[in-house]
Amino acid sequence: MTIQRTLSIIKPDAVGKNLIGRIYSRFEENGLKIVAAKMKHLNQKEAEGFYAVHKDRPFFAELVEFMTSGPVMIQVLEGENAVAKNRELMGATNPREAAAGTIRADFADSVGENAVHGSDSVENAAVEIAYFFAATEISPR
Ligand code: RTP
Ligand code: MG
Repeated sequence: MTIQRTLSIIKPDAVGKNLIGRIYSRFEENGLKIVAAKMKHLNQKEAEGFYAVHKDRPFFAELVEFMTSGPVMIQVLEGENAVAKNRELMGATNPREAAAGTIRADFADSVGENAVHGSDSVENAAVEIAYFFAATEISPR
């Protein structure tokens, strides 16, 4: 059994649609514990830095504009295989391709405005958690 931590962001579209509680329920009902959380309205520099791996992609400017368009809810999720488990609960990037019952299938509108972010590897999870949280802000195990 591997207990992992992963970074999750509820994006501005879902925060704006009052979906924080319903998305938190998905995490909690599926064995993921919220061990740190903060609401934040990202500025351009913070969004660009967070998504720096995508800086040469054609959708980068649109992505940064969207991620800075309103507050986001940022959390650290902990649980068994948390990285893959969260990606499974999120569903595919494009909500039209997301499996039924996933967060994106149920709550997202488009490939750009797709409700949630989740770290895609254990290595990236560690980097992304450190981007937003000091170690002292996360509940100890
Ligand atoms: P995320 O990083 O937000 O968890 O999403 P992901 O892994 O499923 O997808 P990724 O390829 O990392 O893309 C990051 C975010 O960029 C936006 N995007 N827009 N317009 C487009 O074609 C397009 N493609 C990607 C989405 O918000 C995506 O979640
Ligand atoms: Mg990604």
